[in-house]
Amino acid sequence: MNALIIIDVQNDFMPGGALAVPQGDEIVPLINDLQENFDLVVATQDWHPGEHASFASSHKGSEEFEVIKLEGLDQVLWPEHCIQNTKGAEFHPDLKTARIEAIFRKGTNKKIDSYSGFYDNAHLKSTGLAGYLKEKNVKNLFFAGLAAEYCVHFSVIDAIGEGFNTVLIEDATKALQVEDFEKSKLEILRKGGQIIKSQDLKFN
Ligand code: VGL
Ligand code: ZN
Repeated sequence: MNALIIIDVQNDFMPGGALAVPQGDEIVPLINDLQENFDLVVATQDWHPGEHASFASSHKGSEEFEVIKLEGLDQVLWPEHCIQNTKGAEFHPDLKTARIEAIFRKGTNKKIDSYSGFYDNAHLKSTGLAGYLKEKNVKNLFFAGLAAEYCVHFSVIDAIGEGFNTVLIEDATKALQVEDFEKSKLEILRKGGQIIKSQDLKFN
């Protein structure tokens, strides 16, 4: 079984959004086309309560994009984004959702950030995604979505750690910073993940 995991294709990560990923909207048509090739399609949503600890606005005197220590972990302080039940947290309006069988939400604990779709950043709590996929006998995971070096990266790394055959579709993601994506790809390859282009996807 092959699954496509669509990470955080939400309005706030699109140009004009609160935490815009450059050209983030350009991957939406490709992600729509890719979906039909998979046995299972799952999506994640960044889904923060107001006053989330990852927001600069939650830390007096701090600035956006500053890095602080939060519970012993490095934490980038973000603009307020993907607040539960707001427009910014909704999927991009063009994303096809008919084949998305389940949506896993993350970042709901006010005290800790959660880049990965599998665990929060301290690996304290699982979202249930790994168990869900294993129960469905999925062996091969293909990743697409935003942002490449944050939520896609940490989801890919956790997927490898969970023992899935893990593939990043590199033209189906966009990064906040292109140089950081280059580092991300090296780490993915070093840890045993694969990186392909959508045109090289081969299906029986
Ligand atoms: C993300 C920063 C903060 C992401 C989520 O989806 O990559 N990045 N929250
Ligand atoms: Zn977030």
